[in-house]
Amino acid sequence: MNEAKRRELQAVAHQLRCNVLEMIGIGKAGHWGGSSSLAETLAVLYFHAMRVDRADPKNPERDRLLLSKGHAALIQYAALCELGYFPREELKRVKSLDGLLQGHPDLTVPGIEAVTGSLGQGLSLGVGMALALRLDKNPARVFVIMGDGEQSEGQLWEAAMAASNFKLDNLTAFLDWNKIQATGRTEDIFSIPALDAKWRAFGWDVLTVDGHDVAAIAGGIEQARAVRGRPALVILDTVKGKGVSFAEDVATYHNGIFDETRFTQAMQELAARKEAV
Ligand SMILES: Cc1ncc(C[n+]2csc(CCOP(=O)(O)OP(=O)(O)O)c2C)c(N)n1
Repeated sequence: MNEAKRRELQAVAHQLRCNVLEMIGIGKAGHWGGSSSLAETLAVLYFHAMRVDRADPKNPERDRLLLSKGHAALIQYAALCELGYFPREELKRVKSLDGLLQGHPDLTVPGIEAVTGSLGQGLSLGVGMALALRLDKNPARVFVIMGDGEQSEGQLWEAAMAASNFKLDNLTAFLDWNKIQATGRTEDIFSIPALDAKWRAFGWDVLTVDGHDVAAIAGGIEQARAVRGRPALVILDTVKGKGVSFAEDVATYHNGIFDETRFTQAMQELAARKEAV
């Protein structure tokens, strides 16, 4: 990836974080942590790697992105808004009953491919879609994003076995390895050592990239795309809450509240990062 493209995608990632923080606002709980850890990945997917059709979000040959960790919906809304899939005003009405954007992904939102939020289910949905696309000889690819806390869900491992059994090389999964789940560190709550070896043992091609380096993420996706005869997993080495100093690597901001002072500081920090690109 050339330097201009790298900077462009990094700027998109910063913009997505700003959108998320605006949606959360002051004095209301919102999933900052697990949204911000995915900013670079969604910037690369939607604005570089995925086949998207801005004029026709339902184009049958579009690539599909499923956010299995559906509680991080705000980062997906942030990206879909930048793609122009719905008016920016919707961001202000997020999580209100008269708004388009609810707390978890819903099929009423253009660009959302599956209802998610009950952890562990997104990969099963992705396996079904990847199988159907292959049967239809449709060249579209399926991308599924899971959390590290989510790895304790049993259904996910059934889906992992099915994907390798069916040799789904049109399926790429991501594991947002931010090391924190809802209430604390993942290894303290439900430790699953050697995740990479476990996924390999389930028949997947596995690679790990710096999840805040847009060029590394793009390279990982390319590598995954080249794998034949089995699905691929890209482990994203990330920091939960990335981009706002006091919220980085802190479980409180999984679904935390920004008071006015903190909100202002967070916005200033994000603006400074955007400027620095
Ligand atoms: C089946 C199920 N159990 C519990 C929850 C509640 N819950 C929401 S987010 C979360 C933690 C998820 O952690 P992780 O997958 O690491 O997500 P991230 O830290 O990346 O946000 C939990 C337990 C849920 N959404 N679904």
